[in-house]
Amino acid sequence: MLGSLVLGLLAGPAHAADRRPDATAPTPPAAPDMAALGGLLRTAVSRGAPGAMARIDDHRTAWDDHATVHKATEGVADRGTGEAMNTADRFRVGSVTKTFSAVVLLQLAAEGRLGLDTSVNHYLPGLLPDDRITVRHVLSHRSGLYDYTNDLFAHTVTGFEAARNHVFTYRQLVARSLKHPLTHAPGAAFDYSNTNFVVAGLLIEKLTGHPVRTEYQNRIIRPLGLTDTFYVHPDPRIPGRYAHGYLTPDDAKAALVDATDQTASWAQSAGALISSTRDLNTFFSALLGGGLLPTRQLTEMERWVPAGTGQWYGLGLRRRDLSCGVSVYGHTGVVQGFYTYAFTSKDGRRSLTALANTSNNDAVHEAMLSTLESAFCGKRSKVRGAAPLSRPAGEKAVNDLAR
Ligand code: REY
Repeated sequence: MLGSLVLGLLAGPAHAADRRPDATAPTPPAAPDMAALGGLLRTAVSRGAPGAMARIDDHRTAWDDHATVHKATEGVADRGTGEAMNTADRFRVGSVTKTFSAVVLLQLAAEGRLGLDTSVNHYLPGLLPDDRITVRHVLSHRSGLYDYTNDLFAHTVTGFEAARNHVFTYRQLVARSLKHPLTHAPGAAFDYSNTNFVVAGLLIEKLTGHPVRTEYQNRIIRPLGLTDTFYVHPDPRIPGRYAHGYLTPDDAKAALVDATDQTASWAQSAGALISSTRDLNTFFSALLGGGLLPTRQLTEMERWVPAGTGQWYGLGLRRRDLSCGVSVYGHTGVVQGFYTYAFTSKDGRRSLTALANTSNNDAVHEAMLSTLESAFCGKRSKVRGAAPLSRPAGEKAVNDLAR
């Protein structure tokens, strides 16, 4: 507990901007507001998502087996068959993968095999154009490495169709980034970029001699018993039962594109995992509950840099400050057809995973973000209904927000 109070004060020189303590209130958590949450899922569907769902796991302790589980679903998992959305459905989690990659690297740091403040080029000679870029810069999106997905998906549907069956190497993705200069000097600013977590994948492979799949499996998936979680790259299919994902075209009149099957090779260690609401809740409860990393490395993960209003980024971990004064910890994810929101409380006892099976739709994203308010603030939330659109629907800034 004491640790949690001082975490926000541990900012080193590189984090001077954040000297505020966590906003997590020491009062008992409010019960989730399932009526409000259900209303938000309906709003998401009315705004264009074929389906939406959420699962909350409320544990008495981060580790007990007797969680109270709340589930809500709306709409369909498959527009072809009309099959209803089900919280057991698997889906593509996008950038929630980044937290898995960060956990692997922080475990390697705990084992003395990686220095967070060591140059990436020390481990991967000549990879990056600036020796000052450290592992910490990469994991906190402060390297300045340009996000190659801006170019790949400048045109949403044609970009996706060109990439969906393609198999990239990590180095090809880094080379795409390096066609652009660094966006800022290493360490100078937060600038979300998938390139950072492609570098993370390269580091994992280099330090362990294994593909990332093996490390996710041995260090996270197997120990936590995550039976719905898979890294199948470059296999384009989702194993078992799953929700289809429907990409929203930029042209509002065009039909949704079934984007379920894809290699996700453009994302890999930055975004190619498949999982479920239950497994993501287990993962984040374990992480914040102290079950995946020693205290020292979890503390490093929770050294925050500002990442937008009420938002912070640690090492592969997001923090969002909610309207009731509670902060939540996790990650968001966007891959074509899937918006994922996976967050937990400071102690890991309450976790929420919410999913809408569409993407590239700001209005759906705004509604889904408000599920965090229903889940963690309950009736103490000062936000009523879906958050108002922060920009006109259709404008293309959504991915920076959503990721
Ligand atoms: C890429 C574009 C999103 C998605 C992305 N996801 O970088 C990573 C993340 C893994 O951080 C696509 N948007 C959409 C466009 C916009 O194509 N032109 O919304 O599906 O989660």
